[in-house]
Amino acid sequence: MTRLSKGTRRATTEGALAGADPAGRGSGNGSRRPGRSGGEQVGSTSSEPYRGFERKELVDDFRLACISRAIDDREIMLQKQSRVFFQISGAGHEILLLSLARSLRPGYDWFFPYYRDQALVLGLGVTPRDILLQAVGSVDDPNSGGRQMPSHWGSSRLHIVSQTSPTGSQCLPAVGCAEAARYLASRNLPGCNAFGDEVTYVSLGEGATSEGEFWESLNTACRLHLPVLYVVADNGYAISVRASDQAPAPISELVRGFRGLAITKFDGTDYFASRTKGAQAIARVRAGEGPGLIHATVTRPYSHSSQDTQAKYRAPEELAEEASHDPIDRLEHQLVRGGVLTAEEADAIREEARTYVAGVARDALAAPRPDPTTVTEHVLLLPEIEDPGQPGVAGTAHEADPTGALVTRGEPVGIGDAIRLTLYELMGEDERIRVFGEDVADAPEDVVDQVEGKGGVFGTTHGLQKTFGVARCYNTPLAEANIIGRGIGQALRGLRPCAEIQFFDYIWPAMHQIRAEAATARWRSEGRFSVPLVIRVAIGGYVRGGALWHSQCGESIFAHIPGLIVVFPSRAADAAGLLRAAFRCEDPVLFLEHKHLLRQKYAMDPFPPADYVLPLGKAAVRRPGRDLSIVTWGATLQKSIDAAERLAADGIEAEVVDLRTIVPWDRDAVAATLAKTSRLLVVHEDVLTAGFGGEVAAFAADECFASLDAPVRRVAATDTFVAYEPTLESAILPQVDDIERAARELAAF
Ligand SMILES: Cc1ncc(C[n+]2csc(CCOP(=O)(O)OP(=O)(O)O)c2C)c(N)n1
Ligand SMILES: [Mg+2]
Repeated sequence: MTRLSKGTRRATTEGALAGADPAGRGSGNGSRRPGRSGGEQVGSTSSEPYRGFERKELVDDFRLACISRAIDDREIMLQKQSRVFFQISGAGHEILLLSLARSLRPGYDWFFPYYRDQALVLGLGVTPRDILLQAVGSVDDPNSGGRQMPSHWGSSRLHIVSQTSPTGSQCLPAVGCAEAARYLASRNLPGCNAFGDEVTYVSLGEGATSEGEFWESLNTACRLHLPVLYVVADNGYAISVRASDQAPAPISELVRGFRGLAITKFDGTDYFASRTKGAQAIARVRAGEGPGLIHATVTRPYSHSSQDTQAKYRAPEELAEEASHDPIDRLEHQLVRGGVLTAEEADAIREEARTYVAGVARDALAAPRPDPTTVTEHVLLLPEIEDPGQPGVAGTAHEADPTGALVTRGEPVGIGDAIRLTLYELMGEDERIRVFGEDVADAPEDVVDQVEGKGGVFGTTHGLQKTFGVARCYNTPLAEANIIGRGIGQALRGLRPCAEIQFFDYIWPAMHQIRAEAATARWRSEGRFSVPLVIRVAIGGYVRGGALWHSQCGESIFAHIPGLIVVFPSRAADAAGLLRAAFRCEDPVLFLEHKHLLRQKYAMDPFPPADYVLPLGKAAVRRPGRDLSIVTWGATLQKSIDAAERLAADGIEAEVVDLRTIVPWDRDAVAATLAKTSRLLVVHEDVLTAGFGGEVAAFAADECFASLDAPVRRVAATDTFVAYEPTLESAILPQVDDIERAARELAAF
């Protein structure tokens, strides 16, 4: 449980700059706050508050703003010298963000920042050294070890979640984080905030508010009344596109219909307005009064990034006008006019900041670079699971059936029931598991005791809400990115979320969250963050009438994403054993549930006992043989076995290997079967071109060439979508006849 008094953040504000402690420069101690040094060195002749604010804080914030700008200037120079490789500045946003940092609590609140939030993270305690180590790509970069480009913030200590680049994708994980905070606190689970008053901060530009994920996140933040603070820093441009060309009205007007959202608009170049109004907005969110959105106007005095030249699209007069309203100049004038600083002292602070940053940059440039041999580290952390061998049989009357229809010892259950029973069993053991998605709950709370309950369109989650309550099994909006993004935020907070995507065919709106936010988390942060999220997806065809929208496979597309585990069971015992393994993973798992197999008799098994957990990346030989090998998974397993039986009638013995998991996949099993049979046929339901069979075939050609006596063959769906009319569907998807034909040819080669 995190306990932090309000005073704690201030207690860490003594810093290293200001000449008084030159040894602090580049010390790398993350707790140092270089810009928030004592006010004695310059200015601040009186300790009386100025306009209600501590003079020391005003000077410190001015100093930190100067440091932030000096970092940008130094990075831009180094980028031109090819000593840093990308630059995107925080210029023009400093005053807003330093003001907000004053009311936020690092290591207590949670942060999903935007790339222009340099001043915010400095205010929270990220050091200039940390920032410059990342800019040069040093292995000492404490955020990513040289993997992330500059301005992609991250600090597990300060609760700054490792940032991704897609504009807007941070909003949904932020909402999931806030949702997790409430759940953790309500059950006193590890990682919870004892006071229940943490804020989740998420920021974005006015351009990024055009992204759908922003709106999907507002939906949930408002409906659940979550403590999320949105900060929209509106600098008028998204690269070269004016805000007025992005949207019909300013964002603070557009969001007016969101009930429960407190909207605060102010001039983010005015330090005093930002401090006062920002503090009020944050206090309201902290008090549990619901989400808030700050719309603050700022400037963008520099081009969008090192790749951009804004003079190409902004008139000289406009640029001159903006330069004359620089927020740091404005604060300086205010402080000088108010007698907080003299003009000479302000100059000295600016100069000091430049000198300090130059020194830190020199240190960073001298810091070691990463070792190229480490690039494959922190992709996945697989759990160690012993192969349990053959499954035993669960108890006499299996208690793990929420519907009341008890499974008797040894009675076979289908894949769908096996998954449902496993979820029931695991949820009973682990309160961190929450199941959510479209239609996964049983019924609205006011009728749930009077009705049978829905529990998913395939009934796979039936009874979970009735048994564990609506906080453990709940419906989401009809929005796939929302489902996955919120799952990611919950996983980042230590929960074990289980998100359901109703049909694989509709996973695409969530693809961005899966690929950009979930799968990259471990790698981009060098293992400092991870996303243990189980994504259950109903997949596949052979369903008659499903057409393009309820029949597709496509596992190869996900297998192509480093950092994502892909599981594809074809039998009930495997589904239970692999789902148990999935919940032991610290990384995202795509758990594919084939619709055609859910209730098939041939895929049934007695429900295996709780200790039956299957290792990931371990294939199973389903039928032994000596003449050729058929490697397959999912619904084509049974079709391959059927084809093998036909061949056996003619004395051809095919070995049928079920991969069971696609990532990781069992290369050893393929090598072993080929050592025996010397002939390989790969069969899958996904389309042929760039299907996962191509990967298996390439492996065989690369690594098993000496074993092969024939070319590798593949049977797969035609390179089309799946059609509605049954004879078309049959022509498109692989059938037993297709497999038999290919296998005979291969055996005869
Ligand atoms: C999803 C996505 N599309 C495009 C980009 C490229 N891109 C990076 S920043 C940016 C403009 C963002 O503008 P805004 O949100 O207003 O932020 P600002 O840069 O003005 O602070 C674009 C188009 C991206 N990073 N992510
Ligand atoms: Mg903008």
